[in-house]
Amino acid sequence: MFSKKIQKALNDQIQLEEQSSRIYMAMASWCEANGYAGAAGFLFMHSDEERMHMTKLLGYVNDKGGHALLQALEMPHNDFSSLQHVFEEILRHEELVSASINNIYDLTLKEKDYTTGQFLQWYIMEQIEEESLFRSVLDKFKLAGDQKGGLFHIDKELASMANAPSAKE
Ligand code: OFO
Repeated sequence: MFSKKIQKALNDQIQLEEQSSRIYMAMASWCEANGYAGAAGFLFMHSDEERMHMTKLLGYVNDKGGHALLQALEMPHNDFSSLQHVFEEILRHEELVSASINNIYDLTLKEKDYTTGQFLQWYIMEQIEEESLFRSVLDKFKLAGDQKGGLFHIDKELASMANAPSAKE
């Protein structure tokens, strides 16, 4: 049973994933404009991933006989005080996305929509991975402290993470 309530929640999640893609695109652009080419590449890739999260949801809603709708998006932040600030904002945003996915999962249990619950398992696992990834990037900032060259190394590492085969899955 694909209820209107679930359909509305999934459409709102489509909006959130599209917004996430936009947020990371704006961050990637800030990184590129500020000389952090590695972080820019990593975030452009991440922006593409969020778009994939959106289209996967869109396909599911339509396959279930619903109608996936695109909604208005907010203007993303275009300015950041530092590279660390960018990654702090990302983790905060991903925690919000995780809470949203968990709320929809909760709704599927209440509505006895086990198919959608099963579909959402992929997103639940993805959020665990993403939060852990961004926490590990923030740990690198803590380790680097005020060390000279610390940011350069973090940027280089982000570049290699963007180029890793697993990052392109
Ligand atoms: Fe970052 O996982 Fe979708 O939003």
